[in-house]
Order: sequence, then C-alpha cells, then structure tokens
Amino acid sequence: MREMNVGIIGYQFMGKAHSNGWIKAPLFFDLNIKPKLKVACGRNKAAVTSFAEKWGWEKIETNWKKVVEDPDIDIIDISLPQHLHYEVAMAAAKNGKHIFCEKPLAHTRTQAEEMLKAVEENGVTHYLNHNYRRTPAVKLAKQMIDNGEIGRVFHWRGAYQQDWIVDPDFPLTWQLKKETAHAGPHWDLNSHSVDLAHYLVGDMKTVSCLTTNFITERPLPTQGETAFSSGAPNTEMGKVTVEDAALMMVEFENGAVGSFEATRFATGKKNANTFEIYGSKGSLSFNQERMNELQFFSNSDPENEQGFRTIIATEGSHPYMNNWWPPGHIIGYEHGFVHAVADFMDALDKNVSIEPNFRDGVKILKVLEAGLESAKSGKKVSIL
Ligand code: SOE
Repeated sequence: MREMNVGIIGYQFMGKAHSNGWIKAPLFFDLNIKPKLKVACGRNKAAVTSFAEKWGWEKIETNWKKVVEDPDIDIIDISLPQHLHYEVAMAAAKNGKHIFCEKPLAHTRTQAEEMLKAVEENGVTHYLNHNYRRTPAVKLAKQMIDNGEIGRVFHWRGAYQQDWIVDPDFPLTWQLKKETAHAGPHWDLNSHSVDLAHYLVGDMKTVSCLTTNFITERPLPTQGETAFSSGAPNTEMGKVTVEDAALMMVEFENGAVGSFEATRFATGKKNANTFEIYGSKGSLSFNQERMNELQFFSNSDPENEQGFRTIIATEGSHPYMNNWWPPGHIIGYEHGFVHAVADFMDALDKNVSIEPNFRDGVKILKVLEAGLESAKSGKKVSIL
C-alpha cells in the first residue's frame, strides 16, 4: 500500500485526537494511501518525546520549521492553538505540503485569506477540522435536508454551550486572552456552529451580535496549567480580554433566519453543541452530548401519530457506520477525527478537494468578524 508521511505540530488535546485519527483510519476504512506517523513536534522536548512514544510517532522534533521543510514529509497536521496556525500553514504550503489543520482557521480573517491564497497557489490539499460535520447523525441530517425531507428551511437555532470557566478561580489560560485566542467562545465555539449552519442551511448575508463578560479578572496560570488540567492556586490576577458569551442573529441568503449562542457559562452543559432546524415539511434537532441520535419531526407522518422521533444513527446504512460496529454499538467524539482522516486520505488519493477547507475557514471568519464588529457598534453588519 502507498504511504504518506505525516508531521504533527502540537501534542495536547488535539494532538491526541488527531493522532488517534491517523492511527485508526487505515484500520477501519479501506484506504489506498496509508498515513505514516513520522514526526511529532513540540517545543518541550521531554513532553513531545513522551507523546511520540505513547502514540507511535517515529521521531520527534522541537523546531517546527525543520518539519515543514523536511522533504520526507508529505502532510503537515497543525494541532496548535489558532494564533500559531498562520506561520506554520504559510510555510507548509510554500513547501508543497498537504495540510490538515485544526479549527478555527486563523487568528484573523486577513490571515485566513492569505492562508487560502497560499494553499491554492501551491496546489496543496487543505482541510480544516470542523470535526462535527463528520458525526454520523449530522451527516444524516445533511442527507435528509438535501433530499428535501424537511422542505424549505425557515429557522436555524444553534447553541454551543460549555461551563468550564464558571468558577472565577479558573486561571487565565490562552483561550481567555485576545493575543492568543482573538475572541472567546465566539471564535472557539461559534466557529463550529457557523460551519454547521453553512453546511446544513447555506451562506449568510447579515449578522447582529452581542457579547458580554461575566468575570473580568482571573488568577494567572501556574506552571503546567492548561484549560483542562489545574495547577497550584495563584493570587496574581490578569485581565480577561475576550468575551465570555456571544449571541448572534443572522439572515441567510436563502431567506432563512438563524440564531447562535456560544458560551462557557452554561452551568451543567459540558459540550452541548446543539442545533435545531425548522422547515416547511419537518424539523431536525441534534445535541452533541447525545451524538448518536438525531430528532426528526415530519409533517408527512399520520396526523394522530406526529411527534419528534429519535433516530439512532448507528445503522450500517448511516454515513460512516458500516466501517464500525453492528447497529446500536454506538460511537464517540473521537470517531469524527477518524472519519476526517479517512476522507482526507481519500481526497489525496483521488486528487480532489475535501470540505471543510481553508475556503470554508475564510467564510466562517468573515461571519465571526462581522459578529464582533456588530457587537462593538451595536448595528447589523453585512457579511462581505
Ligand atoms: C474547547 O472549548 C473545545 O475543546 C473546542 O476548542 C473544540 O473545538 C470543541 O470541539 C470542544 O471544546
């Protein structure tokens, strides 16, 4: 079997999720090209060495420039926080590497546009990892909408709710500072919801948005502290420079209207990436916390039997499912990353593009940036 060498840059939460994808995809999917876990890169030598040993990366590197310039590497996996995507992606594209990039695409829309130009000019395959598109229930929703099963879409209602910073003692990690995160849940979470809305409903033309902060100062992080692991308490405080919650309303080009809510203050909601889509013939509703299920209401059901029904999206005929287990043997969060790798390798094999990609990433950041502009001005903003 043909192989392509992968160099991964970043080794934390997404580094693990992506590594699992590179490992599992050729085991569960019939791929013509197999990804080879060649080099893992990170600044902390001890940490990246232990990551590479655990996940089976052949060697390590502490300087990302050496990885993107290495003629032996075919694919660069950018598993870094988004403020670091630009430099790596630009260099990878110039060196002719295919790119598998974590979301959101970039820190700013301008960077994203330059990144798109670079990958197109260099003719490399580019993928942006909005992983939820490849949840079987979401893919099924897409098929049902395309088949006209809910008719003309009137409403999109998206809410992405988490609660990991409700505690005022939660430290000021990189996600809470403008210089590293650009914005708060509006960038981190609304980027996913806007991607799903683009995928399922269509492009948007205007946006109105408000953002707010509940906690404006937090303890500075201590050594080794990250968003997902706590360290020793710190009494030194720093300013939160991104929003804590963002609420957005949009008009779609096809006449539908939509709302988005992104927050890290929805106490009790851990990773509730939800949407509801209401159409002329029926409706669909999804909650990532119950990701194997899709709720479907159909006007075509006999009137006295109508109601939302739960489709367990695990039948072999549901997208991706025939590669996994018998019906009812549900799958999880990590499977979306495996599906993404399988589709990415397939796109490389067939020399076709894959979605979402950097073009979609630019489109998403246009919406989000218009949202921030609207939140600042208090006015409705056109997406240009
Ligand atoms: C943290 O908010 C986070 O890990 C996001 O960055 C991911 O994109 C999302 O899928 C889960 O939550």
